[in-house]
Amino acid sequence: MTEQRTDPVVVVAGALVDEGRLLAARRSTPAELAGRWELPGGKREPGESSEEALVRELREELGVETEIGERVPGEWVLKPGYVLWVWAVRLRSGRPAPQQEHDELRWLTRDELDSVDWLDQDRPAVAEAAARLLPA
Ligand code: 523
Repeated sequence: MTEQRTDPVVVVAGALVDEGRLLAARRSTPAELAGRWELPGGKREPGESSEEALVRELREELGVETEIGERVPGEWVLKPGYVLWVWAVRLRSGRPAPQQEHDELRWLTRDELDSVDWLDQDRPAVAEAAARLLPA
């Protein structure tokens, strides 16, 4: 019997940090995710590196140019066949503004992280990113 395996779809997301705060983005679409908060990002497309995909997604979703830093160690299962990878990201130019996928953005200090309703699957990723990237 042959075992069939396919690589998981990689969803890349950014932990944007500025002045000790982490950017949270509220999804406006699709309906089942609307109103929940996430680290912004999206699916890697064929032929793209993860970093290229993340720069593209953050440009499309937030209207900013970014510099991708270190990967936040870990891999979080979003649903069967999909995994979330996260990078530390710094702004290079522009000020994040919601485009199509989000309807609100907030910069959160470590103490404010629990004030938004994160997508369940983003919670452990946010905790790991905050522990590494935000001041205590
Ligand atoms: N998540 C998720 N958390 C998170 C992201 C960026 C994405 O749980 N921080 C989920 C939501 C979707 C799937 O991953 O089920 C794909 O994310 P999406 O819709 O942001 O990716 P796009 O922008 O590549 O999606 P398409 O419009 O489908 O191309």
